[in-house]
Amino acid sequence: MGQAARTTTEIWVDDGIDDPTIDLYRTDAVARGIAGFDAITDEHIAQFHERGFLVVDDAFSPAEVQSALEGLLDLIDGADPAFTGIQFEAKAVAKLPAMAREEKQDAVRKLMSFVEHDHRLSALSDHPRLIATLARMMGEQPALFQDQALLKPPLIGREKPWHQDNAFFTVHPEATIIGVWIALDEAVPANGCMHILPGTHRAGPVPHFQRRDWQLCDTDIDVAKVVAVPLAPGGLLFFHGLLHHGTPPSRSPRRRRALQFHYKPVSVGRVSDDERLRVFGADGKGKTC
Ligand SMILES: O=C(O)CCC(=O)C(=O)O
Repeated sequence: MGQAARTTTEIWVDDGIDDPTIDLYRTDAVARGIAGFDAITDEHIAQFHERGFLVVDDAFSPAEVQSALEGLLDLIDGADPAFTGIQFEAKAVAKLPAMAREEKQDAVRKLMSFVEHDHRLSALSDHPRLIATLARMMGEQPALFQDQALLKPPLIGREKPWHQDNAFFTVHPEATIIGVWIALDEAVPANGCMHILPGTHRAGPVPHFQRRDWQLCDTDIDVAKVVAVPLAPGGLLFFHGLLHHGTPPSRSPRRRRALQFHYKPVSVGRVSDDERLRVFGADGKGKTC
């Protein structure tokens, strides 16, 4: 059985299901954040390289978060017919025409490649302070190459098993790819916040295997070293593309909506899909993050 909630704001729904995956996501070690972009020092940048992550609280204002959520809801509701990057949950597709705008978001697993379709979302991916921080971390200008919105609906949001994001990218596997995971709702262990294994990026690329997903082996996860990354809306996690991370299933009646952007140093080139599979394992053919 998973561990009980430890923060006052967290709601834990124990439905009696003995879900072994929850034991892969410890909740008693929690990452602490820096208070906004302006507080990031050179020491924090060095910590990012050492630990493979950096948490920033209040990176975006409540108004910026609300505006991004409105953009997402409009795209889910079909406001832009040219936008086709929505993955609905297969079981929900037949019910979509009868669903109200708010309800439809709980039938969505993810949105991809939307920043060119909504300025309220590109306002976050292009945010000058975000880009300036990435440039400090990379030592050169960052280039956005993937944008996603990852939605965990209340109670049924699925696990994203432990993995390295670089496994899914045809970008040089040793490059300093940086993921930025932005909470649009309060994200806590019960509704599926990020969990990380600090420092694991330094071990380099690791083979992935097809199990519940294309993932790292559960038995290789050093659960005693897992750190949860709860975030308030507008908080964000910077994480290295080789850092081991995952999110547990939702057991909470609260939504967990997040944006995830990936940037590469502008000078870093692409590799072939064969090269990616040679490094991370052949089960990954056709897999995207
Ligand atoms: O937000 C999530 O649930 C999963 C995020 C993640 O690790 C990924 O999509 O690579």
